[in-house]
Amino acid sequence: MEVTYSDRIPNNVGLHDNRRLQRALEAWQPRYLDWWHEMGPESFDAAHVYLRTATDVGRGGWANFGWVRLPEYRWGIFLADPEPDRRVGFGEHRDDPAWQEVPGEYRNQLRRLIVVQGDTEPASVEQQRRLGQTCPSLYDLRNLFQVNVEEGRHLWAMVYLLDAHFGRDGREEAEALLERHAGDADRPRILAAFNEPTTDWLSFFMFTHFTDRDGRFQLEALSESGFDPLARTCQFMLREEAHHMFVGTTGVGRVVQRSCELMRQADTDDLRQQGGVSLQLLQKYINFHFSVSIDLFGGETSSNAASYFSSGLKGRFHERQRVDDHRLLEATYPVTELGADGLRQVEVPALTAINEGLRDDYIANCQKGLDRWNAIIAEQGIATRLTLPHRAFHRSIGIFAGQPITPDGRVVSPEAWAAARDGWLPSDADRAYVHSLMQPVLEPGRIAGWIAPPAAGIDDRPVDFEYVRL
Ligand code: BYC
Ligand code: FE
Ligand code: FE
Repeated sequence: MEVTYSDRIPNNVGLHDNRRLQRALEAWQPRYLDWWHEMGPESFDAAHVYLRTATDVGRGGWANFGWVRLPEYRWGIFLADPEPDRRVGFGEHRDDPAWQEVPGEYRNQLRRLIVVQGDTEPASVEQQRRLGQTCPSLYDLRNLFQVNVEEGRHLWAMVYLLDAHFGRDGREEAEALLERHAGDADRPRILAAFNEPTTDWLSFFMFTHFTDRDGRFQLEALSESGFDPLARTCQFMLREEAHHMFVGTTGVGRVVQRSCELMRQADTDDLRQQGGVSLQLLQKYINFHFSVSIDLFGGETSSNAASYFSSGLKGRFHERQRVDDHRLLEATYPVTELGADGLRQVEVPALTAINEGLRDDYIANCQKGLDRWNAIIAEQGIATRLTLPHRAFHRSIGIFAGQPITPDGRVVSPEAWAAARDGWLPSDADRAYVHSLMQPVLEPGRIAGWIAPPAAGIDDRPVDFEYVRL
């Protein structure tokens, strides 16, 4: 489908030929812009930002770089190209033609999945809204805004599905997505991790490494959906998602790099005198963001997840590449549980362990980031290594919720856990220290002292390019 860029809402879904849908989306657009104005990035409305904008889903077309003022970004609706004769890939309806319309019996489940996905997108923008004021460089400021506008577009992607396929209650859900807000006491966002403000850049890089990566894995699972419009929407979102994780992984990597340089210069691993982030402090941030992010996969065993799978609504990571029956009626899957004498593995019906399987795939992928960061540390001749904490550590969802389990997976007494907590997770003092480092650096080519410069610029521009014109 051709991209229409001259419409009020850029799209490749033929909005022009569907007056009802066009009216619904054009009625929602001003509310979205009001929301962006009130809840989006603070203080930079007038700045010109060097951003990529999707103008086509084909190769090259989706990454057009140019100067944009944030409120004037062209948020559009883009679905990946359809696959001819696509079939439902898993569950009870395996091999049926993929659905172009919502199957009536699954309407509520499908709407729920789309609403939960949609809710996280604007939530992250709200969480990050003040970060611009303390950016470590113009390069980083630009990356923050790129992530923010694309999360805004991801909201559009879900609102399109709601408006196009769920009639009146879809429209109501679309409204509600702008009415819940991250951290709002009365109307919070749906998932817990999206109610914590992201108040410093170390947290932002951790969030984009760990939490956007949850986004990637959830989108991968939804991109397998038998409901074709959802699959195609998520396929295109995944392209944008790659940059968000790049920002996180390289951002943390640059902090690691800088910390190692400071450690060698000053011959200390504390770094508070040097205005740096010690590796120990980084480890605490990793422990926090990893544990909060793995909660986002839901319980270890879940009848919801079993039912999403059996119905063909939400698959496994790389469902199509797997060699099994894609129905899982007989299969089992190993799950860690908390027995009378500590953690142990048990085999459970694979259908009930779909969430745990996705979490496993996610954890393996997170580890690659750790390997990269550890390679930076090793190159500097430093012996410390960063690690992922045990999956049972510091959980709020599932069988480990609230259990006193250490980062290396030992069950201890609640008193011992509480006494050791500040050695494992950022303490108030740690957070206050990290905040004290967050002084804005807005001159082209300059960079804050707690982070190394990036290895390369964006879109082949130099690192000292003026990525944001204030
Ligand atoms: N917080 O059966 P269970 C992203 C609820 S991030 C609060 O184990 P289920 C992004 C659950 O809803 C990706 N509540 O879980 C990243 C259920 O409630 P009901 C977002 C939770 O349903 C960065 C009950 O507990 N996308 O895109 O199998 C920046 C029992 O749960 C939580 C998605 O999440 C929690 N952490 O799975 C921007 C994909 N966990 O129904 C964007 C869509 C569970 O009994 N969502 N609960 O009232 C889903 O697939 C599923 O809803 C979940 C939960 C995987 C989240
Ligand atoms: Fe997103
Ligand atoms: Fe993202």
